[in-house]
Amino acid sequence: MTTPLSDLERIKVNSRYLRGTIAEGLRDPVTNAISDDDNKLLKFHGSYLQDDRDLREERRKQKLEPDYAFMLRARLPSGVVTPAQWLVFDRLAREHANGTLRITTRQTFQWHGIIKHHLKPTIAAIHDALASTIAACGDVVRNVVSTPNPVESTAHALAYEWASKLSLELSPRTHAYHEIWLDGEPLVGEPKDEEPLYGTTYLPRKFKIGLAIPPLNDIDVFAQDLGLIAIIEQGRLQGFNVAIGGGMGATHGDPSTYPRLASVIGFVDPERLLAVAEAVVAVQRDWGNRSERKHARLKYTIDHRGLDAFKAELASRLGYELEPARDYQFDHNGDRYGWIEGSDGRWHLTLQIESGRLADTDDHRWLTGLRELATVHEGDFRLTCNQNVIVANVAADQRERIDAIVAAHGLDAYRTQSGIRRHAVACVALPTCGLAMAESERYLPLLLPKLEALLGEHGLTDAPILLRLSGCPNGCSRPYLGEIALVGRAPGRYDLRLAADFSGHRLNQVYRENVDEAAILDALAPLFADYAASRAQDEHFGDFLVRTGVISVNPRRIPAEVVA
Ligand code: SRM
Ligand code: SF4
Repeated sequence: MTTPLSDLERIKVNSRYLRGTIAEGLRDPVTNAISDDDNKLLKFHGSYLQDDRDLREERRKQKLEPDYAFMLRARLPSGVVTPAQWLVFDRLAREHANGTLRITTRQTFQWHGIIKHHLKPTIAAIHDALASTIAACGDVVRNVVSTPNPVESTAHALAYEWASKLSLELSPRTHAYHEIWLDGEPLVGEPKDEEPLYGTTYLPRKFKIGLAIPPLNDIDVFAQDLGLIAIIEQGRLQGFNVAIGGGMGATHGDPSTYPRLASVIGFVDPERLLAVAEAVVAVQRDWGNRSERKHARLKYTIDHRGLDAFKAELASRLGYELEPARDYQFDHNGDRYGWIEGSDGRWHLTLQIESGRLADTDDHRWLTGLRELATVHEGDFRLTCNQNVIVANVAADQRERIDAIVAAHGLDAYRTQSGIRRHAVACVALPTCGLAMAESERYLPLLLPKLEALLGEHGLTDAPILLRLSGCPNGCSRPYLGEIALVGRAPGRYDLRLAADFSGHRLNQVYRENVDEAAILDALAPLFADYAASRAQDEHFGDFLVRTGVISVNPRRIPAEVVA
């Protein structure tokens, strides 16, 4: 008996290449929402319908429809933003959204709180700024991420180019985006769009690609469906190790869903990279589960069919096998704050933006500060997968001017911050995320001082510890790769997970299930004390917990070549 296809497959196939009735829905003045089917298609255009969950109950009592507004996500390969684009994005945040810009964990921007009739002008303005929102969400290859540190060498610059080529090559081809958002001429009759890679049903599920340049695993390459590890020898880019089947999402209480680290399956030279990436995507397109969306990501396809079977299929489609993986070494995660000089003598300044939220508040004026930087900066900006921003490509004689703006807007806090704060990432969660079970972004500033106080008692203020908060097990902050992670269960309650490593090679494990803040702090206090008393030199917190047996590691959750 064949299992019926999921409802989304019906919606995709009937959508006329992602058109549905989105255009009509946008014009409907009766509601601030659009239909459910169109909302699912809208994701492929980079937007989600959301409602303010803080107001939900009150509006229900008042018999009002929920406070609907749209979230919009840009597609910015490798997170590169020009100053001119920055100024446009900033203006859109203030004129059409909730007055904030949100840097995501996949190095792009989100705008929240866009009301329906503002969506089209916002997308059109992003397009005019030579950017896009197409395929920022949906069952397609998403924004390709890559190590954002710009030009440490020419090999680094080349690696970027490949990330951009991948992003372009694997974008959908439908004209729907132009028609709906940019007043492009509709195709007459039945649309003749061609989607050579995706066909009419696109992919079974989202597909993520990331490119890391060792020794920095700042993009969490093993969390990607397709992870690429640049191999640079004697300053030359040789090619990429290919890792497949990473993913974070899980569902509480359902062991058939789980985070998985990508398995390294071989090496490819740059000339063959696009073909290999396309072939991996195509096998997933054809083999992925289109009945159960919960089991549709590449990681489940691989575990279901077997890694060897997947590799054999890939080789047969390519007509060759990948070469054996080359040696590489990651030694850290997270971002390196402050100024770094590139090999060409230009400078790059990484600033920390807590949870990636650029806003003006009583405490700081980060949105304004970045706008002012964009008005004088002659290089570009790079968003990072840790929700931070790099003011990149600064001439040496411009540094002082940049530093003055940074200091004037409270953007220089990274200089004095604790190790854990410098390595904290939190997903959006409430009030906009419809899937949030607990607070995350809004909880981080409340939790951090308490953790800092505990760490301070043991002289651990400067210890770099990866902290990840997610409001639910979907894992948008990649919490399963945190040395300490909280994964939301219910308001005020989290699973406390511990002991990922510091370079993204090992998943953490549950240490306390469904606990509140007091229990979390109680659980951590003695561990911090032991760590302070008996850690080895330079030993990271996660490694210490494993070495001392507090956490035992599940080898299945470590990339294949590390186990071997
Ligand atoms: Fe995510 C769904 C936010 C990175 C795994 N994610 C969502 C939605 C769209 C909720 C929804 O479906 O209604 C969230 C919107 C919240 C809001 O109000 O803005 C959301 N995800 C985010 C962002 C903004 C988190 C952040 O704080 O920065 C990140 C946007 C990335 C981007 O620019 O494209 C974000 N999401 C991730 C990551 C991290 C990554 O990719 O490196 C993951 C884990 C990796 C992975 O995909 O396995 C992630 N998001 C999910 C999942 C679980 C997917 C799964 O396989 O189970 C969902 C739920 C789903 O797809 O059904 C989800
Ligand atoms: Fe929402 Fe959950 Fe993702 Fe957080 S992890 S943004 S709560 S889907």
